[in-house]
Amino acid sequence: MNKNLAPLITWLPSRSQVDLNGAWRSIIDVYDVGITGPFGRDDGETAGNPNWGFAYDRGRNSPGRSEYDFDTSPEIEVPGDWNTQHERFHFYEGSMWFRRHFDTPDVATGRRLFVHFGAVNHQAVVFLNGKRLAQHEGGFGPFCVEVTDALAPAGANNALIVRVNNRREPHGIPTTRTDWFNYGGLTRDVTLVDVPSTFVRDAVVQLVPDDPTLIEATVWLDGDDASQDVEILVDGVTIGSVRTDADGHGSARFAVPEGLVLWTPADPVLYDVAVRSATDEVRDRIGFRTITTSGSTILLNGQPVFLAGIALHDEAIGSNTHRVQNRQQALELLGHAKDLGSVFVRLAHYQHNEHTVRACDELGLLAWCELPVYWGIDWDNESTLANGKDQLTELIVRDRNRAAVVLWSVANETRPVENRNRFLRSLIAHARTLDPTRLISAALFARPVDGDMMSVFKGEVTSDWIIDDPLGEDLDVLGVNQYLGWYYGSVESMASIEWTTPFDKPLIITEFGGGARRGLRGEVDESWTEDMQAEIYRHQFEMLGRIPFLAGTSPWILKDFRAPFRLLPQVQDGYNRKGLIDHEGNRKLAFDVVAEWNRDRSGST
Ligand code: GCB
Repeated sequence: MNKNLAPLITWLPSRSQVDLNGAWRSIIDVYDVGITGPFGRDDGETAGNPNWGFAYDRGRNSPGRSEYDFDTSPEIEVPGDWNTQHERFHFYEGSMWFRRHFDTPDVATGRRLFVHFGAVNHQAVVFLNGKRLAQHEGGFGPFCVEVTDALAPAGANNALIVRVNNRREPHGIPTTRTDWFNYGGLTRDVTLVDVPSTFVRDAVVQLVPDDPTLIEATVWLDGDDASQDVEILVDGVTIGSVRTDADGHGSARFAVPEGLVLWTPADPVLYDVAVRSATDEVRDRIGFRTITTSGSTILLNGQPVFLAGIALHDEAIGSNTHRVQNRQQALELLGHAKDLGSVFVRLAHYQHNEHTVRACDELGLLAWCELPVYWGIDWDNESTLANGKDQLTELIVRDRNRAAVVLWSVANETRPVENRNRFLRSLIAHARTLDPTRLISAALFARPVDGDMMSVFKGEVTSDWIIDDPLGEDLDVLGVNQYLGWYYGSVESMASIEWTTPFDKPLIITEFGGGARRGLRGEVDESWTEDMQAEIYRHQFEMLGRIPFLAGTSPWILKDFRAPFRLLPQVQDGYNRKGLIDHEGNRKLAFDVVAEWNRDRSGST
């Protein structure tokens, strides 16, 4: 559960920040005694048992007899996970304590300071100078903790301690089983953000979807001086101003500046946008475009667009792969997506690094952004739903100025039962409130017309397929994952399969493909060969090309990724091998098959 968090601060690149990345000390806490002590006497809310709590003064009651020592404990680089930095932590799931020192910056009186965490997987409890400040749940979303009153005086040293726990829980989002690696730690940037006493906490500057001659600006000021006139500038020219109310909130519409060029994948134009209040100014690079649908067509700036692309995990290329940690790793990954002729990326299955989403803006890649509501979520649990909404808020608030982002996805492969519908409808409604300008989707199951989804695992699939999950009614765009030719159905069966749906909506086939070990060659009917994988794609594209309401494709997946239950020796070795490139970036045969489809369909070169 989240506690004592500050509302999220956005427009980070233009703010004054102190980098808190680098080497942090770490203490493994397998039995979770760091807060409670070995007798478990503390409820975790009070100052703790100072003899034992890793967060508090070492050996305060029994000097010299402390049984832990941050100063001599292993270092872990932040951003980063513990699993790939120390062999002995590879499969560790549980609590790990982190500590870093920093000096209080010498800032003007009245300024406020916040620690911004890009992501901590999965739970974080934050302490500063022996005081427990806040708690966050959710492994992929950003969060902020105000530290203004907890800091040492200017120039003096502070101890920032975070207890991270990546234990998988049945009521969590995601829950206990996923097909990806559970990297634990402070996996994204940590910074100390310094702002004026009243500051621009967030602002959204976007085209109005049903009237693109207008720009709408919405502003949230934070602080005592909340009611102000806030100027909005595009390329240094004021386009209008927003009057904020006593809560610091305001919104207004202005005519778009003359000659504004709309953002497209072919020409991803970004403008310098500034939000200037009497007390603060933030700037960012923002693109302007609309995204809408008409029947089964997706329209970008009113023009039909086919979302030809690829799905990817937030995992960097390399022999010892880990989560994407910086802009360079994001650009390397997305470079392969561009080489594949993509105009679209499905950023699966959770909130990706902000560096990745910003890179999509620059590279002209339309993006599907997703929540880790994956497989068997605890649908009836109200606190799970509350956490889902919090994670959705973090995702949308962080990324709703990115022109690249066109779709929010609320779930992946969930069975169509009533308690699921209630849960997901609540998330959909929440997404529409936070961002009425983008499309909502989910990756659903389809089924053969004569059976349910699970029936396909029992035998040969010959009948046609239908997309009739009741959630389709609530979505703007249908997403469907299917593995014909791999998990079920022969490759040949695809030649006679037709797809139908009662919904008059665009369809993106959000997953399809098969596994191949790079370098393994053979006949097209030999499992795990590159040749078989390429053959599956050939048949898939022949079938998909016949779907009249198809509006996009994101094959599974760009790169082989770590997955603990993919064990087949000499073939998988702990990786899901459905990548078009292996984890070191080497292409498989299927890469060119997908590239040809993407170029044909998107008109990219
Ligand atoms: C799926 C899941 C994805 C898996 C993939 C697979 O349907 O959505 O997370 O990795 O299948 O490879 O089985």
